[in-house]
Amino acid sequence: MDDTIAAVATAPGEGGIGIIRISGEKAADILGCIFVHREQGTPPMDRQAFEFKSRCLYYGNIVDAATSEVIDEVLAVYMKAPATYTKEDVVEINCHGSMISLRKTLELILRHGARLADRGEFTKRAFLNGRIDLSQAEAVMDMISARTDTGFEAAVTQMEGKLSQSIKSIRDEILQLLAHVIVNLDYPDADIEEITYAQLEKALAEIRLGIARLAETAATGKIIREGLNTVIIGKPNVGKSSLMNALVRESRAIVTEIPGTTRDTIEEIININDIPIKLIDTAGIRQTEDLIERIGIEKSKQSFNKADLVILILNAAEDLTEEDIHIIGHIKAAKTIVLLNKTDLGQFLSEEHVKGLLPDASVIQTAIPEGKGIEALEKEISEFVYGGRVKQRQSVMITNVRHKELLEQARSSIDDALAMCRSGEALDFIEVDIKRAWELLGEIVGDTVSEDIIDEVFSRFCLGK
Ligand SMILES: Nc1nc2c(ncn2[C@@H]2O[C@H](COP(=O)(O)OP(=O)(O)OP(=O)(O)O)[C@@H](O)[C@H]2O)c(=O)[nH]1
Ligand SMILES: [Mg+2]
Repeated sequence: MDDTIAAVATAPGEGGIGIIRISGEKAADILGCIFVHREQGTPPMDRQAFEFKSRCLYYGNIVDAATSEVIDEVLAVYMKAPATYTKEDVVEINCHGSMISLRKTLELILRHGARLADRGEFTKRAFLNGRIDLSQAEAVMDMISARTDTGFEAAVTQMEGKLSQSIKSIRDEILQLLAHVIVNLDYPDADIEEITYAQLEKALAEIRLGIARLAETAATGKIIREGLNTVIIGKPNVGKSSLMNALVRESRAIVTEIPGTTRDTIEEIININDIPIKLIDTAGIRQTEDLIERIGIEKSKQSFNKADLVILILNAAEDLTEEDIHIIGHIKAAKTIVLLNKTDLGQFLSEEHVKGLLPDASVIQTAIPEGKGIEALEKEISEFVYGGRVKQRQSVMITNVRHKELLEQARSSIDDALAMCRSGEALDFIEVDIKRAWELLGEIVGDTVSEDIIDEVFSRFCLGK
């Protein structure tokens, strides 16, 4: 980490300003070589004479000393280590947002001894220099790429170190237990309190609960990050495309009274109560000789197999048909919301009847063109995502697959330890699993993590971050 790195930190393209960032020992020297302060007059001039004060913004020109070419008129700041983003000396130069100006200025910086930064290298240095842990570094990227307010909030919470704190407190608990076990193992005759299997089991169960609670938030976290795959299914003409349009709030799909109107699946991304939803309208499922429609129906079936949530629409004004029964036979009730639509035309099909067939599904009465039931549906979708838990601001949520997997592995190590504890195995076997859980949790915050994993994490960053 001895070398000084530089990169354009703003998004490529034209803009009001473009920022170049330099980090490392040579940052201030490089600035001294390429920046001419307004008070120094026009080039050529005595460059070394100018002393940059930390955290002061200077107005001047970027000048190529070799040719005396003025590249851009800029604002530059020097921030002295260690209270900086990377904990190293940092320089930021605000150029005009021109690709040419940024390229020329960056070239000049590289010529004066900096190296082009790798993806995420500034944040990686912040991690390696101990300013933030690995989970906080990962949150930086999540925050930048967040698509919804909820996703953004989750990333900020993690960046502030809330996840790190939760992990730390579980790891402390594990460490205490581990110390107790090791003392018993190494000094069995010493005058110390002997640990009983009952005590061990109780402590392990508590640790397991802590890990499980965190791991449980991952299902919601995944949806917040990637969106909820939601597919609308039902036989032809029940109102699927009408629902799509009502939720999207525009005429996205063609709606007619002719059964078989939608031939292909139609996708839209929408936000419902700040949850990103990937909504898919499908071709109505029925027996048909029409080739195009048959292909569409095949696609409908595929998309509902992959869905996180299925919205099944039934016609409330008539009895269930063979087609309805066929569809009901193929869906998983636990992830289904049933709409009894066209209630304005009558209520032939009862909620009880549907509940009898799909006991785990929730049922809502709708008349889509009138907007009846749409709000109830949106509420039901939120509830599905948050699993009955109230959405809490500032609570820790696992949104990262790497974290989720590590938590699951840690939980299973504790499970193994618990099983051995119950069958009275020797303490040194149990100790191995407890220690493993402690290490796995350490990987989340980057405490016990290999270099490969660190490289892998930062390779997903954008340049200049
Ligand atoms: N009265 C009444 N008509 C409805 C209701 N919902 C939809 N419709 C009408 O039913 C017809 C079919 O609606 P669509 O939304 O095209 O139905 P679909 O399920 O997409 O049909 P396919 O694409 O053919 O599978 C249209 O004429 C809608 O206006 C409702 O709640 N009440
Ligand atoms: Mg349709």
